[in-house]
Amino acid sequence: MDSVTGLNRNCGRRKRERASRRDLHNDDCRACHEGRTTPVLGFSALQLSPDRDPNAPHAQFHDAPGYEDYYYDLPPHRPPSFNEEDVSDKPAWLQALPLMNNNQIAQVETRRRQQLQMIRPVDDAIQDIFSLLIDQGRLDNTFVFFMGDNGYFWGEHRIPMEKNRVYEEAQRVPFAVRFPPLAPVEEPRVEHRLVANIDIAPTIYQVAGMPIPAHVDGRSLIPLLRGSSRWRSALLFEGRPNPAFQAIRTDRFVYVENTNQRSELYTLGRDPYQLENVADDPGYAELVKELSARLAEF
Ligand SMILES: [Ca+2]
Repeated sequence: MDSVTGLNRNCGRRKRERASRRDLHNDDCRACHEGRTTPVLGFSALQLSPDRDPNAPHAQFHDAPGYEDYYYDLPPHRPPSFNEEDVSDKPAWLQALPLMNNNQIAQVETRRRQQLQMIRPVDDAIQDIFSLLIDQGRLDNTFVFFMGDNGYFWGEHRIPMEKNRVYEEAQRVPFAVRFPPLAPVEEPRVEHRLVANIDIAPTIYQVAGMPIPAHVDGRSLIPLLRGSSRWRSALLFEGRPNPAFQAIRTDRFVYVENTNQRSELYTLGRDPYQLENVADDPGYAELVKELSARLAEF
């Protein structure tokens, strides 16, 4: 194994070149990496282009080489929604999930520890990328997006290990941007308004000084960075597990329409863990009607 690239020297030269120069996410290249995709991607970003995002902590899950001893004292993950006991408020698909048993819970804890381990080389890769940008004098003129591609369940609502569901654990991801010309790094701030990955492309168009094509979804984040008070008031969530769902997410509510199963409404201020679906509560009938109409407009 090459200590710098993490590539297996037993791979043929052409295969190694492919692995270092082309799509590092395909199986052919993975075979070269022996589970070390993240260091390779970090190297790739340094040498070739700063646009590659590390694969970890995505599947395949494993103890991270060099970090095997990390997080063995991690406290168990037990939010109020963990292994949700009363699911009588939930749609039929979730009511059909049994409570997780001890064996499943242990598997969830193992995967959680592995995912946290796997993110450590990502930290290292980011540090290397930033160091290179500093050396080249380009850091303060570089737009940095940092995000995950999806959230993930660790046993919340009885969902052992999955992503494609409507609840907050799957929908929310870490998301940070860094662009000193518009947002001084000495004064970092948390933006609570609703943004999504669809906003990245329009942002890049605007930063590059290009018109945003009409067919591109999302909004440029530049107005938010400049402190504008005008912004969207809702986002659309869609998923195609069984059942498929469409949902509208505002800053206070999530309203979900599940194909052929009951709808859901969660009041995030009072019920942030989404334990009590109030879609059938007569007190929320007007709100359900309003959110359903707005959902239909997306
Ligand atoms: Ca419940």
